[in-house]
Amino acid sequence: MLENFNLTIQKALTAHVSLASGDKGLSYLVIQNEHAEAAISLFGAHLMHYQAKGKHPLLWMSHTTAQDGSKPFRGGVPICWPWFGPSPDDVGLGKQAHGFARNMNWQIEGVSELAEGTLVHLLLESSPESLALWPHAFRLEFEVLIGAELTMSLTTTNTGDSELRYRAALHSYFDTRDTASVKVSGLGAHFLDKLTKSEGTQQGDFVLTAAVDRVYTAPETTVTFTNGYETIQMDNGNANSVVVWNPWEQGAAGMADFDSDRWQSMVCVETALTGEGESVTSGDEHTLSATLRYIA
Ligand code: TA6
Repeated sequence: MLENFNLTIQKALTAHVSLASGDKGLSYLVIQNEHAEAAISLFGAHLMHYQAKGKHPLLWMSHTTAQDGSKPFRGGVPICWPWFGPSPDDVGLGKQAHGFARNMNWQIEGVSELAEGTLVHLLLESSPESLALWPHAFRLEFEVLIGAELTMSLTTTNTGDSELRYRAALHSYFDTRDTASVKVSGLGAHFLDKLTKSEGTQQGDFVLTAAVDRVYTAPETTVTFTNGYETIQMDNGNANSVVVWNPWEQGAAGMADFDSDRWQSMVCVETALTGEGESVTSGDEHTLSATLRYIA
């Protein structure tokens, strides 16, 4: 529910979209239409909330995350870009985890009302700050369609002279009734287990019984998951992997912004481009996307 986010509406941009401010100075878009409601922070282009009419809120959001621009939000859908996890060799080791897009202020490129919902279009372009971390000129666009279905599209355009290589994830934190309710199908067999630093094979559906941090490297295009409230299909466009993560009790205790016991009501199922990622030649573009729809 939008009331939980403590946002103050500043002005209406369209009949269904308002610009809002948080109590720590950040700006947000609040969307309320006949299909759904949502909130997006311009810091990180971070979708914090999406709730289709008559459904449970889809996303888990930390109650203690710092919403002051000092670090990425915990929960919702952080945009990991242009790398996923620790910075890879070709980027240079030791840079901030999951890239820098989730730590930067994005611009509003446009807001439109369509028959199927409200389309929010946000933009991040290369800057001296980004070039110091990653030496590529780019245009990164995040389009979010808030309707009875949720579609998120992340388009990377190479505006520089040489090829770029990127990795990314729509690192979605989903709200769950409890850990026992979580079931995910369509992940494919093979996974890299980041906890045991080994490879494994999935037999049947994934169920959540312990800490997990896995990169499934051959997922089906559509992954289906149950969160204990509803069953949701997630169509992944151009992803080469799906990541499943829950830190469990000990892992969550090591993170200041994980709200002690609330690891029991979340699971991340992430549309991702990992490994070698994708190369984009000069002037070309590439889109990673996820569409979520309720099927029960
Ligand atoms: O996607 C799972 C993961 O890469 C985990 O390894 C875990 O660290 C998580 O993301 C959260 O990362 P963050 O940098 O947001 O704390």
